[in-house]
Amino acid sequence: MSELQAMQARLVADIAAAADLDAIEALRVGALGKAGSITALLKTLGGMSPEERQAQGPAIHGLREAVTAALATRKAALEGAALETKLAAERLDMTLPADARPLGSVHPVSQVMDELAEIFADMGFAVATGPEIEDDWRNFTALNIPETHPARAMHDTFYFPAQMNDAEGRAMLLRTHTSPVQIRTMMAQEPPIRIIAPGRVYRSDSDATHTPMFHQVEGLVIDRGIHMGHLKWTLETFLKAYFERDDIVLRLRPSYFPFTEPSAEVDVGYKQEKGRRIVGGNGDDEGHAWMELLGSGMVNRRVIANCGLDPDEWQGFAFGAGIDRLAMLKYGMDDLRAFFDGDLRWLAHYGFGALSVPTLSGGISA
Ligand code: 2NL
Repeated sequence: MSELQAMQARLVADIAAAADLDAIEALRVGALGKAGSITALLKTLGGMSPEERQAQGPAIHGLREAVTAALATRKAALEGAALETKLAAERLDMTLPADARPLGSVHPVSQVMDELAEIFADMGFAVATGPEIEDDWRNFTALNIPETHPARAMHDTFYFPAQMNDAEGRAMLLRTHTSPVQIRTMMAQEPPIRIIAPGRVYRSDSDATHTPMFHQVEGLVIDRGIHMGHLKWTLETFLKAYFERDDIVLRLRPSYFPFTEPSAEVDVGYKQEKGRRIVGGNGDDEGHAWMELLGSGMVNRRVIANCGLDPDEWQGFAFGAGIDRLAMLKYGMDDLRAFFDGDLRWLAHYGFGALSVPTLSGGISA
């Protein structure tokens, strides 16, 4: 075998064994590049005699063509293999089940607001709403809450700066309860009035059981001849429907609110089961206790008069409760702060899922 044949055999074997495109390029440069071995041979042709060139020329050119062809063949094979790998990796199997996506669900607060609207609608109540930014007349003064009342202090209520006082010079604030919605309703429409006012309320308070924003529902009935019996029946009927039990027992305890007279704290009997409070039964019975759930009373005559109604003609009752707490009691959550974390795992844990929206009739609480 001539020297050129040996060189060709070695180069063609190296090229056929090249593992990747970089290896091929290195071999090409080594043979055909500026300082390549075949380039060097081609350069020797210039210094040869015509006879020598005639003898050597075809062999050297043949070597170059063989190596060039081998490089092209190997390169095509490697590129083909790379494409196959890429296609295999990118292939989509349309028959595979789709990946689960994180889906939201209804929030317990929204769920309970829907339940409240539905239960009270059956008793003839409409849902009333109003602004979260209120003035201190509708939030406090109209409700017979005196200027000196601690709730009106800066450290309990979020006030806006004095430059933002309204046209009548009233201080603006984030409502501390939904009562101003009822004040607006009494001033805007003739009795009889039967409304609930659910919504966000704000107090400058933050710890394990208090968040600066929370949810409240208040109820108001204004008509002729309304008395405490109507109040008690309404709350009992509501709580039986809400907790889906007939054995709800109420205890009305004398209390004080500036906006009601007389006022009553409403307790329900419950018992502790597996670390959870289960509402139902008489709080005085064995294994039971009382838990405060609502505040209520007959609307104070002064509040009725402040809204432009004659308190000798119109009477009413009102009540208020925390929605977050109502939700915790029904669905078994124990930490208020988790309500505002937006954690889907927390929702799922308590039975709230995108496709399992709890309903009043279907219920996830059973
Ligand atoms: C509580 C107490 C209550 C009211 C709210 C009310 C509203 C008007 C007139 C009279 Cl416009 N009363 N609301 C009455 C009694 C109690 O809430 O403990 N809330 C969480």
